[in-house]
Amino acid sequence: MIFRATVLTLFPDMFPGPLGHSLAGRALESGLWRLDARDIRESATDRHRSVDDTPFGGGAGMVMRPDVLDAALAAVADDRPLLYLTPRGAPLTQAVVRGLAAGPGVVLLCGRYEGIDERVIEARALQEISVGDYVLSGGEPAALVLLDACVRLLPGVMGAADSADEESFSSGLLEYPHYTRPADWRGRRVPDVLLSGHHAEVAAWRRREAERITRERRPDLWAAHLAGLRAGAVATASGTP
Ligand code: 9D3
Repeated sequence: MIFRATVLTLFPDMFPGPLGHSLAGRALESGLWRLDARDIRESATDRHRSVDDTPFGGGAGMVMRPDVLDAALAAVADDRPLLYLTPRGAPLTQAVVRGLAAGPGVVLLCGRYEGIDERVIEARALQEISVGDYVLSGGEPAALVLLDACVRLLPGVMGAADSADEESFSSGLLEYPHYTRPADWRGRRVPDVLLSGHHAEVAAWRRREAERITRERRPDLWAAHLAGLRAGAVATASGTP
């Protein structure tokens, strides 16, 4: 059963966009996943094909109509999770991505304007997801981000080479620095240990650098990493594997 993504959007031409290139694009062409971008406006029923209206209670901007969105959602209803991309959603994390990639696919609703009528979120039990604390102009770039993160985890999309890389993110550390030839570039030398051929010393250096970078840049990840280490040590001491 292949991963199926349906995107409900007012801008179907934005898809596949970057997902038509590179890893995700090759996987799409070879049938490892499917993408169907549908125009929400095709679910409009009135003469002007209107999809939005003014907010009850007043205020700036427009709100997407519940009747039109419900019709768009009804046309794709199956066993897949229904996700609404919104700045007020739960943060997209690698754990969320892993869960989605392990399932049958996703239905992604992209909002425009100020947002969508609250009642369609309740009626269709939409799961609200955000891709970070900054303001986009709509849900489409967020949908592209979510799908990119899911597709690279699908079986057969990435060679065996990178599948262990998943593990390294779950260790909770940021990446160590990378170098390639030349060993001296404009007077900047590659650290000697990387030229030494001592695999254990290379591994220890990379570990220390990953820890330093995580501590300096992401105190939140560093604290979680240390908490994980402590929990692990407690489990080991009590005989829990
Ligand atoms: C004044 C309130 N604004 C919320 C910060 C309104 C608003 C701004 C931008 C409502 C929607 C949007 C468009 N953004 C998305 O649809 C979106 C989004 C985002 O802006 N940031 C992070 N994740 C996401 S997911 C969808």
